[in-house]
Amino acid sequence: MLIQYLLASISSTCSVSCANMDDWDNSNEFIQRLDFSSCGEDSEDKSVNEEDSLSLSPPRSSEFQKWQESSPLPATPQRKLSEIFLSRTKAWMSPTLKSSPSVSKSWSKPETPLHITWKKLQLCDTPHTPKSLLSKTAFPSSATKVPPKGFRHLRLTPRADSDDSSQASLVNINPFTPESYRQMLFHPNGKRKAREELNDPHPGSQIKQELPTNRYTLKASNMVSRYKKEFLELEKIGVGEFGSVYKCIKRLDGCVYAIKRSKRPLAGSSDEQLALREVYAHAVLGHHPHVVRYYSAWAEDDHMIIQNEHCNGGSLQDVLLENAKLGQYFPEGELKEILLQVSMGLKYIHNSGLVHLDIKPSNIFICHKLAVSGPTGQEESDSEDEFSPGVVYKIGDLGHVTSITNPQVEEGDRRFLANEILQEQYCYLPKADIFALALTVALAAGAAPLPHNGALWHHIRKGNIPPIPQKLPHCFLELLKLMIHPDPVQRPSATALTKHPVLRPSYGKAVQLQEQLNEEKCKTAMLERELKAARLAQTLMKDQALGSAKLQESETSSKQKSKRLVGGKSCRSFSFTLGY
Ligand code: 809
Repeated sequence: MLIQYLLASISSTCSVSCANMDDWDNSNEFIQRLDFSSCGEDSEDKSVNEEDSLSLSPPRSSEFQKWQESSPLPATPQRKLSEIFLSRTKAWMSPTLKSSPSVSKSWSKPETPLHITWKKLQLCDTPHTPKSLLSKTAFPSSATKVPPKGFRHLRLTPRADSDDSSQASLVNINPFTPESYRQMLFHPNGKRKAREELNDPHPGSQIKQELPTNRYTLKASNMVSRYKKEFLELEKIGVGEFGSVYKCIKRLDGCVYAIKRSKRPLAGSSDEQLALREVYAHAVLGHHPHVVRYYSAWAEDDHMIIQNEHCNGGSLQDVLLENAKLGQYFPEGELKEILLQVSMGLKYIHNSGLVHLDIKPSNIFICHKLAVSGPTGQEESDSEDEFSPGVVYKIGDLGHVTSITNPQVEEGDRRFLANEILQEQYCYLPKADIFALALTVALAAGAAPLPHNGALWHHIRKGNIPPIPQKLPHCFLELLKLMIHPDPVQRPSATALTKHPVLRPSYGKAVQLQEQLNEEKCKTAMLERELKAARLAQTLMKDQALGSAKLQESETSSKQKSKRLVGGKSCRSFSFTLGY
């Protein structure tokens, strides 16, 4: 039963939707009660001083090696189970990629983190029997929360200290959900609120855009670092005012993640709102191939932690810096690819009622799809991936995201800021993302660093693309120019960009072909229906013919019978003659 339960949790961690993942990840207490540290992690964790990991130490290779080399491949049944696990999880580096280049070498060893991970899950090796562990393992507020599928067979013991009624009020209201809009815009009786009511909300009568007063602040929920316990820090990949970003492996699933640890803002401060906004936005957005995927967020000691998808190609800014050193720039084809893919991500964000407001090269992350070697040693790719690009650009850092209809604007980088935002005109917010995207592409095309202010800053806001040191087609330059038009209405929407002939020349043809195909499919379906009807009619006719033949036959025979019984004139004489 325990094994079944562990497999369920493994597969859910690797493949389920974000919401389910959160069910698992947010069961912090549940994870702690499973107590992986009692399965051999403790020594490693204890050796890492809390302060140590906060300092900017590079990954200790010996520690990593130790971690890699422990646990030889166990005999059955564990091995069988690990094989099942392997077959279930094709990608166990970054959850969205086949492998990560920086770690792929070590993965090829027979002692993979998978087995180590599995060893850590060998709860039966500990003095705890599965039974005793399960009785220790309680889901939070199990009285009200139905455990996820696969956990339902467990008998749950409610937490002694849980108080559902008080806990229920301590939940944040995500201002980006349709429900909070509904409450903001309508009275409980369903009537729409008047404009004055919207501008001057009566406290308590509606959800304010500021966070509710009685909310779950970013409080440390436990004393043990979940970060240390659940993740192995590999390297620091970024540092800024916001905090630091680390590349980590999650001990349980062996996948690589990007984890941002930032100083926890003061409860109730605007910084706290900003920090929560990022999490709210991720949670509402769900999954899109061109938006960095979010897995979990939590607070511990003085830190606020967010666990995201790791993009193995760094940021677009990293590549631009490298290009600048080498005197190179992205060629036309790649520039169009960046513009198209980021537009797709923006279309998704905008259609979800949100705007990013900090589009720039350092917030666009790159994922390189890596071909995996098949059993024959040849490179393989999934058939479904055949037409997808080898490089995927993703929008990340949702720290400035706000809602289109009820904006709380925190200005992004001034170099990419549209003039109307500076003027605090927020009627066309999505077009500010389009403006920033055009300048991002101009930089990728080789434009010189953008000004923070001054004459050139204003020149660009008049609709002039900064000089680009390569020959690009006129129509492409015109499109970039339109994207920074001083009038935001004139700028194309993200949706329009995703269909634009400059970026998708065959899009029109594809639409036309698709329409033709649909028409043909309709015709085929109709013909099939007619054919069916004809066949049915044929069968009915056959049946009818058969039926009437039988009827005739039976009528004849019954007539004969009755003639015999009643006796017709001729028959009577006949029967008398012949029969008797
Ligand atoms: O890959 C990343 N995903 C993120 O969300 C993220 C990532 C990176 C990288 C890519 C490394 O190949 C470099 N830096 C500096 C990143 C920052 C983030 C990030 C940004 C995170 Cl984890 C949270 C908020 C904002």
